[in-house]
Amino acid sequence: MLGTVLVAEPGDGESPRPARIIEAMRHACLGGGKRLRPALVLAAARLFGRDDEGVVLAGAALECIHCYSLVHDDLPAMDDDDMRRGRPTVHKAFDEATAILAGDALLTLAFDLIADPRVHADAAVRLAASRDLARASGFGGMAGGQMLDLASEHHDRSEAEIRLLQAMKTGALIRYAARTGARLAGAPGGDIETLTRFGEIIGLAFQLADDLLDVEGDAARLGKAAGKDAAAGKATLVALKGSDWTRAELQRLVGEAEALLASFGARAAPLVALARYVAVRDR
Ligand code: GRG
Repeated sequence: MLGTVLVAEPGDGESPRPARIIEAMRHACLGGGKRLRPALVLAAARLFGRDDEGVVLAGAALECIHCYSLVHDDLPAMDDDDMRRGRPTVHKAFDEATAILAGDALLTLAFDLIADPRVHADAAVRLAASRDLARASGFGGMAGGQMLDLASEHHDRSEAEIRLLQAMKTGALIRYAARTGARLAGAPGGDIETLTRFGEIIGLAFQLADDLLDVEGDAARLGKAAGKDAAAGKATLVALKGSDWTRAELQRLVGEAEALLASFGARAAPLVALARYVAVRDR
């Protein structure tokens, strides 16, 4: 889906799209990545009986936000990484200015995609999904969490402070994925809240797994450098509480996520599988 929207033909009201920015956006989005967030959107929507190109578009919108964040996070002013998904980062493959612009364009493309009428026939539902996406991505979500993360380097942070910054930096998009899949499929309000909580738990678990991988993972398998958190003095729960505690907490979170979906029975199996995958992933 992302491949088909990243094309040269201008949309209504647009001027021609420069080839270089398209190439950089394609480099950022295609040819790698686990696609966890779109998979969660789809699995949550399927739980409530919806499975069509509209929810794929919503997943693509979320993946655009995620990929933009990786491009900007890799820049020298942030994490300064040369490799991502086993390939040179966008600013290495192109240049810094192009990477900034490609990230900006992916961020705005996300709102083009989520506004597509195929996402939901009811404009009010699309509006709610758009506003949620802005909030998950913005200063009270991912961008704000990244700010807290940078401000926490080489500073002591409590467990509660680390959980908050991680819920914002990483968790907000994962929460959005589960919540939006349910919303777009017309789930009852109580079920949307259950899926939202499921997403919050999976988001925290995802970050704990990421922190463990940074300590214990293999750079070749990860497709990016490992061991960077300790070197940068990052505030992580692995640094505060240790690897054994983190592994146990990860298992506890996955158990909590599974229990939340117990009333859905076998229909929730794909979501449960995603929750378990988050804990055992090696990249
Ligand atoms: C620049 C606004 C802005 C935010 C950056 C995403 C992010 C916030 C920072 C990335 C640093 C990082 C490695 C965070 C850990 C969680 C995370 C987002 C990991 C990468 O996500 P994956 O593993 O990546 O889903 P793939 O490549 O599989 O899509």
